[in-house]
Amino acid sequence: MVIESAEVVVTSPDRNFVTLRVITDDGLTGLGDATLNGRELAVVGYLREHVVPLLLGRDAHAIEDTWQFLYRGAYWRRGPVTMAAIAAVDVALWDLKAQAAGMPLYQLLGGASRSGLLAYGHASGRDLPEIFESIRRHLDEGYRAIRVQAGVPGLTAIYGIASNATTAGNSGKRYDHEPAQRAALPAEEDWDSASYLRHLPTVFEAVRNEFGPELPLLHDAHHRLTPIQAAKLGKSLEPYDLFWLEDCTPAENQEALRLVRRHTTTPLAIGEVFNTVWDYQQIIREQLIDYVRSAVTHTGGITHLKRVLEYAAQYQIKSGMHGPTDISPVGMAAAMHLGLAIHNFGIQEYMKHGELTDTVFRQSFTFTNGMLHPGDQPGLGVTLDVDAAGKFPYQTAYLPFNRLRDGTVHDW
Ligand code: GCO
Ligand code: MG
Repeated sequence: MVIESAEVVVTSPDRNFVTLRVITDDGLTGLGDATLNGRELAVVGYLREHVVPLLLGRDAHAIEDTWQFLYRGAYWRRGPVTMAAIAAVDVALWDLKAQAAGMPLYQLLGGASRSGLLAYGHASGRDLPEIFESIRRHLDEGYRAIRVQAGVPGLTAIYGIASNATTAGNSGKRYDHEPAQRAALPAEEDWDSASYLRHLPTVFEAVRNEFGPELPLLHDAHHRLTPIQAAKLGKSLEPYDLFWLEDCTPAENQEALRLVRRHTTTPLAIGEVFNTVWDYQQIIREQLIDYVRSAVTHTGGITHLKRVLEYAAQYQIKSGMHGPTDISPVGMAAAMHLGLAIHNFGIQEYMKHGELTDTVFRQSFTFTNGMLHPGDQPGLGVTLDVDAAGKFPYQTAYLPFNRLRDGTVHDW
């Protein structure tokens, strides 16, 4: 099975997606997701100019060799652009191999270790009534685990909160589909850690009182706290028994997690901005986290993320793969096949894509009673309608950023 051609498709139904299509001499098409939110065209250039020419004529079955060739051969290692580009090639080759074998991809990764993947959705609101309504809507949609993001009194725009929470259901408009994100410049938000640290425990107390002790609840602090603030938050949330606290502090400095860990038993999830096993080396070895947040899309594909998760498994650390809507249906399918096969699956983040996205990507996954399954079509189970993709040209879009009250740029 020889790679005959490869092309990069950029499309923007609801939001921007970058997809690599690899076509073989026997007429199969493999897909890989290369979407890097807000920096999409950097990966497009990397793939088109520097990777696609190297793929032509290669053996499509040689996945490990191709991975090592692209990683080591570039000399310049790691980083989100490089690792997203390598991931797209890797996933496309796994898709091809599984199609050639006539099996769903998870069979090639060892077969199913479970019947489905517990998924969590994103509830949010500016105040308690909005949050309760959003949680109820997610429960109605079948979710059995829910992330809760809350407005903070005195702050006007915050990560993870839909501007109009009444339309922010799983199938409606969401915070990350806000029109402000499709603009020439990033939107500005505000932040104050002291107000947040005072307010958030009151939200989780109210949510637990309303929804009872059994519903798994998650929260994302989105890298905004110092290690000592993160320790304080973890401790103050202990009575509400979170499934996890995510990105409680920026983790480029892996040692920072030691301090957090010394003070709290709230489980910690880290890694949506990481892209290699080296980013996890210390926090896994010292058991400073409980869940690995990496996406297949940003972590060198199935070949590399599987390696990270096998390393994590030695320390009883589980997967919690990144799955917001900026992971395309192709990237989500890859995550579902990997999650179904590995032993140390934890939970899968899942936000439904918008309706236009479903006109471009045909998908085979199911979401039933809060559980995802990638389906049983050969390969990933996703096809890309190139003509439909062409109807939605790339649109400039940025993630927001934020400033403290005195104007200082803060972690977003
Ligand atoms: C999450 C994430 C996302 C990211 C986004 C960046 O937990 O799902 O924090 O909301 O901010 O994917 O592109
Ligand atoms: Mg996150």
